[in-house]
Amino acid sequence: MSTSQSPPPPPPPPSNPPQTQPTPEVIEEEEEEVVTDDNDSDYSSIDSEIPFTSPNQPPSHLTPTMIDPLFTSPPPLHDSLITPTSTLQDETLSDILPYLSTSPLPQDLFSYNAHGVPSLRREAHINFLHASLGRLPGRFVAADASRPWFLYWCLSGLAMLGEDVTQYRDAVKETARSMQNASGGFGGGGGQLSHLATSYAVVLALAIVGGEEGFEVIDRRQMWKWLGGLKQRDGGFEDRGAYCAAVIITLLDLPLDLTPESPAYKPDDPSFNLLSGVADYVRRCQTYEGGISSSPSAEAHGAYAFCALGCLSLLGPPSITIPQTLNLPSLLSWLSSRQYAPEGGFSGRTNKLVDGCYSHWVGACFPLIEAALANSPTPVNDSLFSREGLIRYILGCCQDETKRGGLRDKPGKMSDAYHSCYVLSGLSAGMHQWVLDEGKDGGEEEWMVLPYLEGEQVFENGDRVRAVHPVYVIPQGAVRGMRGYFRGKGGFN
Ligand code: FPP
Ligand code: K
Ligand code: ZN
Repeated sequence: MSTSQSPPPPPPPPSNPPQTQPTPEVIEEEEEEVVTDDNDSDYSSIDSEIPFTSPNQPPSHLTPTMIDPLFTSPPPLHDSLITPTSTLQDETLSDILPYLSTSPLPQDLFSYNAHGVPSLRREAHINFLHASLGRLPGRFVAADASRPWFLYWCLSGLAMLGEDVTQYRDAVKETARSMQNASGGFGGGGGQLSHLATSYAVVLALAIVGGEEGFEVIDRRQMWKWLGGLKQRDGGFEDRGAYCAAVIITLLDLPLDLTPESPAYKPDDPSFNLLSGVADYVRRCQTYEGGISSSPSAEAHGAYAFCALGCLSLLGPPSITIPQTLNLPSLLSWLSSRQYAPEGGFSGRTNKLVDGCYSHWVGACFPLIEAALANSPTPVNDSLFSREGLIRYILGCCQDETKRGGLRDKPGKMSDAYHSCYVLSGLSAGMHQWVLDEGKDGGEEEWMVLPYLEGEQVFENGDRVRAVHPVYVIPQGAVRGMRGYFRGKGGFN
């Protein structure tokens, strides 16, 4: 959420291959001839019931199964109105469909299972992310404002892939030190102004690598003062991120009170604090479509749905804060409409294309929605989204298909750290199920994760990724470590 019309948050980093990576092979893209004046001729060559036939033979003990035509056939209904948007959607679907219905990925890099789903190239993705970080001793060069994000994306991705990232402790600590401003918060690099999003990313990076020396770098008192200075009287933050602020406040266990220097300080209402009015602000960001926008009256977008739900989940028990603040049926309807068939992946907004990163921004909303529905009279028994569809899209379409490794938006796009992080987080959301114990009777709340076991599992057990905390999007142990360290450090005079 945002109170300003600032440009959208960090763009995915330039997808230049990291220097230490082998030069990616050039993939020859076949130019699709797109027919725009006929509803379905674009798809005429695609059989609606394609049996799974792989050039990569599945292991002999597995019998190839038929893929549900839901995931291999164009939608049965096609709007006859042709627009640039519908043409782009049709072209994109033509590009994606082979990845879902045949087995076009190179046999030396991928193996397909009996469900027609390729394996996770775990080692290749691990290598891509390590190489992206550069295995630098000392500190990561603060080249541009997205550097803290880059650290967070790579470290979080590595953690989900099961890598030990403690080797980066010193480098992250020194990087954080160089980015901190004396007036509080972290900028994108030495000499850059503090920013909520970069502060959020630095704090998360420190939490992921862990270690008290790194935690000690954070000047909690100045962070608290700086946040107070950003807080607005309407409840929002002068920046795009009540969610980022709530993450920082809860991880560092900051006091919530405002000092008279804060623009939001209300002498006649001393109870108005750092998080007051945030829920009302979020409420005003829900649009007529049911989704959430960056600011009141902007367009609903998946990234802000996640930020809104995450933020509300930190303000109090999600079973209370979310239904109290948002129209849940219309939000759920909007979120569900983000998942496309046959693609299986999610789009970020109405009439836009699927993109791997929304596997997280939209996919990771569902555990929070489930937690919000915990007290509803009609319990949620089934998955609120198609996990099979999402997993098919991610494993089939979002893995780089060269030696480069890493994860991507869709076929034809280069992998990058941003997509690697959020595609893996979405994969984790698809493979797991979360239950929140809201810790009634004074207990601590606790998120519990289980492998999702309903229905048929279309991926191999060895391809399961590690779960990340559904609100903080870092390993649960990292959340415990940082919260435990700062808990009870107390307020300031
Ligand atoms: C549209 O991009 C993207 C946005 C409007 C917002 C993106 C925001 C985030 C990724 C993150 C915010 C979260 C935090 C924690 C700061 P586009 O037009 O390129 O993509 P689209 O066509 O898929 O909408
Ligand atoms: K996009
Ligand atoms: Zn994306």
